[in-house]
Amino acid sequence: MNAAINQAEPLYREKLHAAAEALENFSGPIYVVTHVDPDGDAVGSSLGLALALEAMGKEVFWICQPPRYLQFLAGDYRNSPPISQVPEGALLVVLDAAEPSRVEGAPVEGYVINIDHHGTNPRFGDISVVDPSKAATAQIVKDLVDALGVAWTPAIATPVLAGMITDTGNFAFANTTPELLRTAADLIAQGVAYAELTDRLKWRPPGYFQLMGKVLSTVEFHFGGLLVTAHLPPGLQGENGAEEDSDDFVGTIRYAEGSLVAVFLRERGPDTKLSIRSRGRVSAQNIAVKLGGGGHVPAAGATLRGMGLSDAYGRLLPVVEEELKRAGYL
Ligand SMILES: [Mn+2]
Repeated sequence: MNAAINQAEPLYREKLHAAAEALENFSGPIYVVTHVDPDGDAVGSSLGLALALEAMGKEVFWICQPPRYLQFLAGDYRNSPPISQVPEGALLVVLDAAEPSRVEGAPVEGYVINIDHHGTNPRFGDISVVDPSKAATAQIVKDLVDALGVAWTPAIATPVLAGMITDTGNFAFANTTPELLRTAADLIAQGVAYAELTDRLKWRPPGYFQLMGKVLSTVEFHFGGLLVTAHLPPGLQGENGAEEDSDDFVGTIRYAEGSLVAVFLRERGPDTKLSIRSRGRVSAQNIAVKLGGGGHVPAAGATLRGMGLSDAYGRLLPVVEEELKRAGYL
């Protein structure tokens, strides 16, 4: 891992204005896409930008299928079906996607603007505005919409704020900077129904809570409690939204006292997906990268191809052990 790319991006303002200028001057269709398994930041940043571009009179296609618990953000705004080819003369804006292979809904081709905050982003595209010092891609979208000169409305501000809320764990994680809070305050001042939004973001269907019981019964502690794991019990992944609903269980087990790493595993087809969280000197990103994935230092993920749960545990444990040793905890 190149340490330099985790530092604040130079030329952020220049790149931001280059992106704003390109969007402003563009008169053809604009396709707005984000990453697979879109989270709050993916949905919020892409939706917020799509609505802002539409307010400018642009022809916009927002290609994103939000998970159930985020569908309320779109309100009446319609998403567009995925495309297998970007039409000639169209522009593709990619948001919150750490790499081109993570993009869902359209191939990364033609004229591409890449807006993201993952340090591991290879800066693909014709214009890339990537700033790992930002807590959320939505924070960059806030700056971009300001640069575009679009008048803020509650409709545009709400999804952008939602992206910032979800990527900071309700303004709780270490990425919650004074700058981010000021940006959030600016958005709330645009008339966002804030308490309603934070409440709504926490809603889950009744089945979620039953599923949580089953997942919590799989909790295990390793390395004297430094690692806590849990998984979606096999056979449940096909069940009525279970996989989608299990998205934030890692956010529950990560609070096991004494743990420095939390990993939630779930099978998907022949693969196993891992959500990884860390604290202290331990890097979830290091663990994810060794397993072929990526993400941020405290929150990352990986997919172990062709591995069921038991193989995935077997692959994961030595990698976590190695990271705990590197960080001086073992
Ligand atoms: Mn994000």
